Amino acid sequence: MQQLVVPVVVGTLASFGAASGSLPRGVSPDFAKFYESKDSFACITQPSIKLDVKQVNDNSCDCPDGSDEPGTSACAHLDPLSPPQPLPGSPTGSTNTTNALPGFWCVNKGHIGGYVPFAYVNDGACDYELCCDGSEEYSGVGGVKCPNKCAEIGKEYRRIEEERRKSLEQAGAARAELIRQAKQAKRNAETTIVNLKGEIAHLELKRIELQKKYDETERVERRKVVKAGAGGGKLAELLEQSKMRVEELRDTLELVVEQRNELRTKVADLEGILKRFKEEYNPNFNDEGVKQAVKSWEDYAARIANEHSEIISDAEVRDVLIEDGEMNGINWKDFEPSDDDVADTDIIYKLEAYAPRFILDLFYKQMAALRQWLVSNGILADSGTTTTESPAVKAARDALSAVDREITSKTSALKNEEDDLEKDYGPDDVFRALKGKCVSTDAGEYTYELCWFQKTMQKSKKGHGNTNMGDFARIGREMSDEEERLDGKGLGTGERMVLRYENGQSCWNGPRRRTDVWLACAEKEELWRVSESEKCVYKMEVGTPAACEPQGPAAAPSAKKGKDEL
Ligand code: MAN
Repeated sequence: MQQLVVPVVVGTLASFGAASGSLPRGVSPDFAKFYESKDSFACITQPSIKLDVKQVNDNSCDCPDGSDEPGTSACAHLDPLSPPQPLPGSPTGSTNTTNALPGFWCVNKGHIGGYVPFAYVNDGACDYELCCDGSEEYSGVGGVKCPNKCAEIGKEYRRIEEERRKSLEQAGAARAELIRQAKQAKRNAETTIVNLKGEIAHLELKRIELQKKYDETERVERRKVVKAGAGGGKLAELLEQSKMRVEELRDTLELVVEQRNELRTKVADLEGILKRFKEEYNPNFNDEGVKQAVKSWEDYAARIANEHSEIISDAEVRDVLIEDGEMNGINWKDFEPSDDDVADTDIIYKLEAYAPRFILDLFYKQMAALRQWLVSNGILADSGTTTTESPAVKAARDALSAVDREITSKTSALKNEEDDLEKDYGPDDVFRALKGKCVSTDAGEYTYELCWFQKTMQKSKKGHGNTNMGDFARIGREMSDEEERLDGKGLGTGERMVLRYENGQSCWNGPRRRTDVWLACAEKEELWRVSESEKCVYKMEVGTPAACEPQGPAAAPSAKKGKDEL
């Protein structure tokens, strides 16, 4: 992997190659105007304090803002780039003023000019990483001579910069390719959604048809069962026997009524005889047998008088005895099947028009039980199967269930696709192209794996199984302040995207595992390193073109930021 991070020289491109001209030592072009007067020097932040020009760089800190010493370390205690140094003899050694100058200006001709902290000026050490021309050290007597190395340092810098630029270009091209793939993946998902919607709509229509067919088949089958009974089965036999039995009962009733009428006449005759006997007997004969008979009659007459037994009237008897027909009694023809008949059970199917589904389900369950009971009691013909459902009904129901299952599965696939389309896949949707792809690295006894937008895994190399280190939850951002790495495979400094993976396998006696996946711009996907900062909390550092800043003119402002990032 090419190194994408190079040490950045402190400085500004605007100052590149600026010559100090007649300015005092250490003054940058940005502050030149304060040092142009030949007569006097006014402290930059407090111009009312005026000094002789000879006092500039005389190694004595005269201005409270240190601006009179741009080329020495006399005011280094005010240096904003280094901790304040106490002045000899000052009571606290601290001051609330800061240097008006950002540092000693090192021209670095042939490379890039930059500021050096005043504390480094004339300290006897050549600070080439900041001042490649060595001008921060006095080269005169008593000073250290630092030869100018700007030519070679500048050349190396430009070589690295060129490498960096190429690397950036390649990473940018890789990112553009990812974006192209992400767009394609999105288009595919949109097409899938349209197709699924069409298929579901088609299946819904099919379902309506199949439901109709099922209802109709079931209705016809039930009717067949009833008709089969009426035409020759047990129900017809029951009907026939009922009719015969009713006729027999009617004949018997006729006889009984006749006999009753005869007996009524006989009872009336006997009661008349006994009544007369009681009225006409002679009590003076003192005949015990006669007296007993009269007493029994009196008791009988008293009991009869108190009895209110229901007497069936002759009219009622006549009604019952009238022959059955269309206008009277039972019209048996009503019960005989004909081709235009609606089956008895049709009344049941009409329930479907208004009854709620759960009632129907309950009802059909009860009906099935009833039908079973009728079959086992010999009233309905057995269909020959263990269930009461005919093969035709079963086939219709199976077809309906199959289409139901298909609708459920396609609806769930549609929901997944729609949810996925709404998901945050980062800037320019770029991570959509990586979804489902994995990168891994070996570390110690494990192989660690990152599956983009899915999960992170810790796989034992000793065959102890895999551990889920978290499922993808969301994209976040955090500041990184890592040292640049020589191989470039590091996060560096600046804001970085962090993918959060949470709710992994539970840690023994601890929380569920989670992983923060820190991303840095790189030419290709690579899992650089994994660390476990605290138990079961992992950090993955990953390079990917997807994390690069967008390049090109449209992205100019952030491309400048990219200099820091890369
Ligand atoms: C395993 C690994 C480690 C983890 C411990 C916690 O050994 O998953 O990363 O720290 O379990 O018990």
